[in-house]
Amino acid sequence: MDIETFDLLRGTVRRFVDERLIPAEDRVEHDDAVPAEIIKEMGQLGLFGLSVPEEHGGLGLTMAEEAAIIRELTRASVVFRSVIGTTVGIGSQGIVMDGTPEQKQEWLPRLAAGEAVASFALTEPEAGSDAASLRTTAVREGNYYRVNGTKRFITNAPRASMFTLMARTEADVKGSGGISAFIVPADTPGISLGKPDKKMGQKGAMTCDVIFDDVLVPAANIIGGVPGRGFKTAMKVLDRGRIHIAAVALGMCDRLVDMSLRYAMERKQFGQRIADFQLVQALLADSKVDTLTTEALMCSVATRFDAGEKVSLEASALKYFSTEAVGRVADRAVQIHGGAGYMAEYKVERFYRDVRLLRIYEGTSQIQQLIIAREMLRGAEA
Ligand code: COS
Repeated sequence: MDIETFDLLRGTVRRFVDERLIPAEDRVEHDDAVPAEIIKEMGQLGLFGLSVPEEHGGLGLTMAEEAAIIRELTRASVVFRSVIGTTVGIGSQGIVMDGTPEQKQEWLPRLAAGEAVASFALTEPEAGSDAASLRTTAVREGNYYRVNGTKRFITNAPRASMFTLMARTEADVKGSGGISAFIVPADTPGISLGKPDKKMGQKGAMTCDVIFDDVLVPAANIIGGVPGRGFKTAMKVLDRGRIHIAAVALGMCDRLVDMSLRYAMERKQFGQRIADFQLVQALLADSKVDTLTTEALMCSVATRFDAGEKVSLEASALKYFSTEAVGRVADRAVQIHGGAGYMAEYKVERFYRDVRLLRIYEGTSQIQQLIIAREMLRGAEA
C-alpha cells in the first residue's frame, strides 16, 4: 500500500477509535457483547480484510502495516480487536499460507469482506501448550473424513462461519506428524457449541467449546490438500499471530500510559499534582520505557518477517516481552490511580484484567521462553 493511502487508513482507524469505540467501551462491558452496528462499521472500514492479499479482496497489508493498524485499534478495549482478530489472524492465515488456489478463492474474499468469520480450533481440554498431543480424530471414509472431538476456549466460535480445525488423521503417527488442518464450515451437521465461557476479563469477546460429533468433512477441505502437514501450518500461523498479539499489547500500552499520565497531572495530593512526585515519575518512566522497547522490537521483527525471514525465535521474544510489558504497564496504571485504580468506573482495573490474557493465549510466556531457548540451541548446534 502506498504511504498516503496507508496514512489515510491509519487516520480513519484513529478517528473510529476515538469517536466510536472508546465511547462504546462501557456498553460492551455491560452487555457482554460488541454492538452489531460497530461490527458492521468495522467491516465497512475493511478491518476484516487487513491481512488478506489484494487479489482475494483484502487490503494485503504487510505485517508491519497490520501491526500499526492493530496498535491503533487497541487503544480502545482489546475486545473490539477480538471481533476481527481470528479472521485477520489465526483463523484465515492457514489458508493464506498453505491453502490451494481453490480454497483461497472460496474463502478469502468472503473473509476479507467480513461476510464470513474465521475461527482457529487447535486447543483441546487435554491439549493446550502441548498442541501436538491433540486427540480430535479425523478418520478417512471415501472422499470424506469423519471428525470427532472437542475444542476448547475457541475465540469467535459463536459467530464463526468456518473453523480452521486441527485434527489427527494418522492414528498410528504419534505427535505432530499425524495432524492435518481442515477448513470446516460452521454449519456442517454434527457441530455444536458449549455454553459461553465466563472469563476474568475481555467481556464481550466470545469464546466457548466446539464439539465435533461425527462431522463429515470433505477430504478436499484439507488445507493444501496434503494430510499430515497441519501442525506445521498451525505453527507458522502462530509465529505470525504472535507478532499480531504484540501489536495488541502495544496499543494497550499506549492507552494505559496516556491514562496514567493524564491522571497523574490532574490528581493533587500534598498540595501538588502527583505527577510532580519522583516516585510517580518513576512509574511513568518505566511504563514509557516498556512501550518504546516493545515498539522497537516490533519494528525489527515485523520488518524481518516481511522480508521473508523465518522469525520463530524473534516472534516469540516479541510476544513474550510485549505481553509481560503490558502487564507491568497495567499494574503501574492501577498503582498511579491509587484507590480510583481499583474502581470500575476508571477502567484501568478492567484493562488490567483484559491484558492478563495476552500472556497466555497464542502460547504462554513459558512456551515462548522454551521456543527461544530451543532455537538458540539449534542454532548453536548447527
Ligand atoms: N514453523 C514451521 N514449522 C514448525 C514450527 C514453526 N514455527 N515449529 C515447529 N515446526 C515443525 C518442526 O520443524 C517439526 O517438524 P519435523 O517433524 O518435520 O521436524 C514439527 O513442526 C514439530 O515441531 P516440534 O518438534 O517443535 O513440536 P513440539 O510438539 O515440540 O511443539 C511447541 C512445540 C511448544 C512449540 C508447540 O507445541 C507450541 O507452540 N505450543 C503452544 C501452542 C499454542 O500457542 N497454543 C495456543 C492456542 S491457539 S490461541
